[in-house]
Amino acid sequence: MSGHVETWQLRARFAAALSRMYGAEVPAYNTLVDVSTDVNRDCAGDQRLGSLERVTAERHGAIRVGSAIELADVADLFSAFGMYPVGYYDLREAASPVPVVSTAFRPIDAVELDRNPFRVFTSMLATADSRFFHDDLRRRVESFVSARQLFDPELIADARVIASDGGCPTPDADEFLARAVSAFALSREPIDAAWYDELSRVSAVAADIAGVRTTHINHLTPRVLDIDDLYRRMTARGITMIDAIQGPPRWAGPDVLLRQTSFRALAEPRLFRDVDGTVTEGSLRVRFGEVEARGVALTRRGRERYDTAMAEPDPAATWAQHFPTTDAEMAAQGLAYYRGGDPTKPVVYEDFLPASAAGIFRSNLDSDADAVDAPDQSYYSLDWMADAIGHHIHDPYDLYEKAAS
Ligand code: OOG
Ligand code: NI
Repeated sequence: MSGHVETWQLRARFAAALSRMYGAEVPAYNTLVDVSTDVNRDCAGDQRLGSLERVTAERHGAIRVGSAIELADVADLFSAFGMYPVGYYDLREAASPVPVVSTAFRPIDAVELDRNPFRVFTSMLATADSRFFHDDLRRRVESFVSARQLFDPELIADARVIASDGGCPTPDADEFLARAVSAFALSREPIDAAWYDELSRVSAVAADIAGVRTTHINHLTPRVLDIDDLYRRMTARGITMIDAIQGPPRWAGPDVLLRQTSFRALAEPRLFRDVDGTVTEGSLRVRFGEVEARGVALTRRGRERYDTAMAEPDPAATWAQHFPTTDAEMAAQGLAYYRGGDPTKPVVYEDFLPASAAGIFRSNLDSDADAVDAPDQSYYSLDWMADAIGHHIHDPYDLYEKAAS
């Protein structure tokens, strides 16, 4: 018997291999990981939200695809790593809209999250939304996307088998992982300059997704226990962070949900092919560094409070009017999830925030087209997405209920 590698071990190895690849591609990511590791080591804070070891090993990734067929492949591929779609995010509805609809692939039960919580925020270009894409552009984007192949069908077929077997024979693991990781590497293939430029003028997101024949990791995000400290240390190193930390403000009470910040990566060298076939070296600046701090998961009731608190003109100044200062009060008022109702055992928020996600997308783009002000006549919804990818999309509240019980 040569043994068997379980899905969670494949997930941990997949996350680690992506991290090595992304570090080689975007050196600023390695700096961010180093500073994050220092912050966590120096952080005196308690580790109720996760052990130092788990927090320091933890990452989320972000990828972007161009169609429901591509998203379905992603869903099948990630199922081999025990990562399932959770939540539906419609970033077209954000204060600063982005023409994508998204979900997050992640482990869904407590044991699996403890083993390795790797998650990937995955966005699909919303070409059917005529507020962003007029008919002619939509047709050309869709035909470009349907003519490319992001994932080798054999890789996806193998992933399905691994998912249903709960792992793979040890001798097969390395090769499967190598093929999966390379599907997310930055391509060296020359980019059609005219097509990329045309799309860029309409939407930087559309160009990043549909201007090339491959997909790539957009960012990998380490987790820190103290994001304000991280922000100061990165700034002190001369790295220009975006203006703000997205999500809830820093305050003396319990940390809720998710706080994130990012910086723009340097321009990366890429090859371009012009109309007469000449290949030249140029550069693109689409990838970035992001870091996050996670707090307790809110109940629906807590989330309503959160949305109200965030809608204040200066949320930091008025936060205490909306949230109690202790976990015991949070638990007593049914605002957040705690294991067995015990306020010393917070259930960590494992998901994303649409406003922050749209803010992160936007803040790292030079420009993007504004949507036409008209009603949404496209068909996107959670049910549509679940149907299109052939996977149930889990409701995050159901998962937190279960984790708390
Ligand atoms: C995804 C942006 C969302 C987050 O952490 O909220 C995200 C993207 O830029 O593709 O990763
Ligand atoms: Ni992110």
